[in-house]
Amino acid sequence: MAVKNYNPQEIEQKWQEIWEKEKYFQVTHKDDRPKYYVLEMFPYPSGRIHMGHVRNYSIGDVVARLKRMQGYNVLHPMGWDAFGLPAENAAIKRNVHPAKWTYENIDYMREELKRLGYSYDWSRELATCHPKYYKWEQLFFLKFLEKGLVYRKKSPVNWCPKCQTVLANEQVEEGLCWRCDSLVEQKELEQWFLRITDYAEELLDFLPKLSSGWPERVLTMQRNWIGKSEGMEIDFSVDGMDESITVFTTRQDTLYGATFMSLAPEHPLVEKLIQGTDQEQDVRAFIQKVAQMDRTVRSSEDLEKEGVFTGRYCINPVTGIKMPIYVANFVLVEYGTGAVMAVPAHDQRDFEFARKYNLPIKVVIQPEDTVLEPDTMDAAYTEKGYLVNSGQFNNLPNEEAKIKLAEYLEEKGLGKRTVNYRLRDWNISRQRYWGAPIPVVYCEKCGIVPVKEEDLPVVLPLDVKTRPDGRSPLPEYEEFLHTTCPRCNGPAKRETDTMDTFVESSWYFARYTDARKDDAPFDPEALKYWLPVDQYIGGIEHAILHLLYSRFFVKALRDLGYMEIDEPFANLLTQGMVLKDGAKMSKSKGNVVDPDEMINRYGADTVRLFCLFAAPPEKDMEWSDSGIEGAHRFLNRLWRLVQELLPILSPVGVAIEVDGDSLSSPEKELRRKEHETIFKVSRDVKDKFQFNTAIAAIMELTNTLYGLKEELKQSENGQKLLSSAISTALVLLSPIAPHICEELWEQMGYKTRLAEVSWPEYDEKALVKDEILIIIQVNGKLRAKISVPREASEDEIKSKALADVNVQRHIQGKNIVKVIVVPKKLVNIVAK
Ligand code: ANZ
Ligand code: ZN
Repeated sequence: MAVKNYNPQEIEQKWQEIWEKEKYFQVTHKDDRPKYYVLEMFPYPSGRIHMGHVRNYSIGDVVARLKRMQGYNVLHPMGWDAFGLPAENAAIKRNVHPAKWTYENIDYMREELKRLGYSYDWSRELATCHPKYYKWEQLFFLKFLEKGLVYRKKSPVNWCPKCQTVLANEQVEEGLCWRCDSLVEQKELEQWFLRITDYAEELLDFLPKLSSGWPERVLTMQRNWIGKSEGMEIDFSVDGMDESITVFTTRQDTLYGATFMSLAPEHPLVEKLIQGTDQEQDVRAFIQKVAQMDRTVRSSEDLEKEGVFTGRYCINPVTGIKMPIYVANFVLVEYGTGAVMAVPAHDQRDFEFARKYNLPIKVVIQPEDTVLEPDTMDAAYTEKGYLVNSGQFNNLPNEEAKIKLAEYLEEKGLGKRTVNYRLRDWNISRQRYWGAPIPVVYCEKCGIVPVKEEDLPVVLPLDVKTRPDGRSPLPEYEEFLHTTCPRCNGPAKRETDTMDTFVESSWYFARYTDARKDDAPFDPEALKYWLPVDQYIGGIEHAILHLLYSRFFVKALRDLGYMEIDEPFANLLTQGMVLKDGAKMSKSKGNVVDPDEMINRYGADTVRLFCLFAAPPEKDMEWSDSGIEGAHRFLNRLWRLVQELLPILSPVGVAIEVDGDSLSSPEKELRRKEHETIFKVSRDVKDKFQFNTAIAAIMELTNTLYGLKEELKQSENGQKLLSSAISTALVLLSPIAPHICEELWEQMGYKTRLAEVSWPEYDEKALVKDEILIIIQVNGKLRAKISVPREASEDEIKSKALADVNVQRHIQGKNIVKVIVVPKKLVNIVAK
């Protein structure tokens, strides 16, 4: 009989069709099994999938298939983060409509994903650019508006000149646009903001609850981004004016050392302070200059600290001294109160500023061991100490003084304890076309009026021409722009800003629980059953952005009564990058390996296997041609093994029950290996997802099968054990390389599908190693007997023989000339 060759293209298509026809991976929430929701961050439909996607989705797919085999009702959906700038940019470049471009890309990428054999429930597929999706987002917007969770304000915002739109703070990385790396500018604009700061405390409080399932690194990044600081607001009256300046400080213990005041150039009082002073011109010029600077640069440590005197003074409330008021580039208007009491002796920025402008430095915190002198200090002293030059608070340790001063100032009505967050409200207005319209209108009479719920969705018009300069066509598109006011029926204009696409991705995971529901955003029962996501998988680049926004959204939707959970993602896995030649695979580096090409050459199973074998999921993996070749060789080897033995194999089941004592020793050896493999693979994949070591264990089992097959295929019992061990290998490998395993499983004569088989159990007793006795001779004389595992290698036997005490005694002082190992029997050492 001619042995069939491994033809991945053929069998992969066959099984994908079967899975689809038999609706294998479609699930409902009406099911008795425990649920498991595994989700990979959905892709942006950029045109083609890349290796980073393949890695991400392959990890997710193994988890999904594994959990299914372990008896869970598994939800594993896929969709498209379909609004966003690249569609518009492509439209401009290629003169196609963003909608057409997007939907075509989705069609193409869906086929790519299907060719990889992922176990998605495609009946739940969603695209966020579809009116039936964003309709609900617009509804949430209205509910948020009603509750005061969304508001409009004029404020300095991040503007990307290339993208022609504003960016949220989270989307500015070291002063650059997260998408295109352009230098971000500051602009005053009226924008819509989501009040994420209302949830700052809860977002922070829940981080420890996530610590068992989320990487510590992500939790730390979120904690720092939220940036809680506890301190005080203290009032300073302005000398000769009926005004006072409130500062935010975390160091009220240094109040006696405050020698000047620094205001943000944008501080609302500045104009009043400088009017009529001879500093007016200088201050204005300085404000102009600082206005050009980026905020991230302004808050960096290396910033050259600069400022100008306003010509005014304020009074230190405890010392009564007159403190000159400066405007300074490092003070940010949106943090705290936009005003800082400067304590140059104990704050490095203030120190540099004081040295530069010759301002007084007064030490108020003294370390235990030395005495600080303002004239000889070369940096601020920011550590612990006890108070000096601080009146009634002298000699107190500074931590204690913080409390005492807080009490004192509150009692005198000079200040109050407050908490400040670094987190800012989320700017969701975008001046771009390809996004979800914000459902409000501007009426001359009524002002801002929300669109009526029953009039949703406000559909983004598709019959527009995008503009070559990238600006949104909406403000000039009359049919969209002009409407009537829902309140007075008079003429009104629509909002032409669209929503940040991060709004869509903040709740898509919840929509998957009933993606086709038409009369409400969610089905409460399905939502309750499926949420939270049990395992979320995606890139570390979303550590703050998407993961923080989603957490906020869930809490806000919970408080609106839409859901009951507090957190969206119980467990988070951040997979490493795919590297090629040591660098991240990317178009710009020209080191991209195309998944399609690899699937054409080797098949999807090989690509999946390699992605999982090359590194543990959370580590970076290096793409290598020899690595993918190796993965392919292994699948071929498994294929040939089954083809060769097919005549004697039968569908006996996995890890079959046998009487262990009646087995011959190769039979025992195979059985032990089979159970050891179940043990190792289960251990490595169940919670830890260490697929690489699991695959290595399955490879070892295959080697053992090759080594023992000749001996075992002779007897009926041996044939049974071979059948069992091969079945086990197929079951264990099936989440990773599902097509080849299903095919071989079927060829073995099984009538059930492999995808229906449950995860095997190992027999503890079968794990015990079979030991054999080896005789050791030194120069032909029997000197010792050692016991080694049956499958011990020659090297292992050799080193164990040489280490034996009796052998040692006989070779002491001699040179070892030769060591002859007769496998499973004897070692002869020749020594002179
Ligand atoms: C006096 C002082 C003395 C301060 C001292 C520090 C050390 P965190 O911990 O990040 O919240 N600050 C307050 N508002 C500011 C603003 N708008 N722009 C720049 N700096 C501002 O930092 C709080 C400290 O940052 C505050 O405590 C204030 O300086 C400064 F030895 O007040 B401190
Ligand atoms: Zn940009």
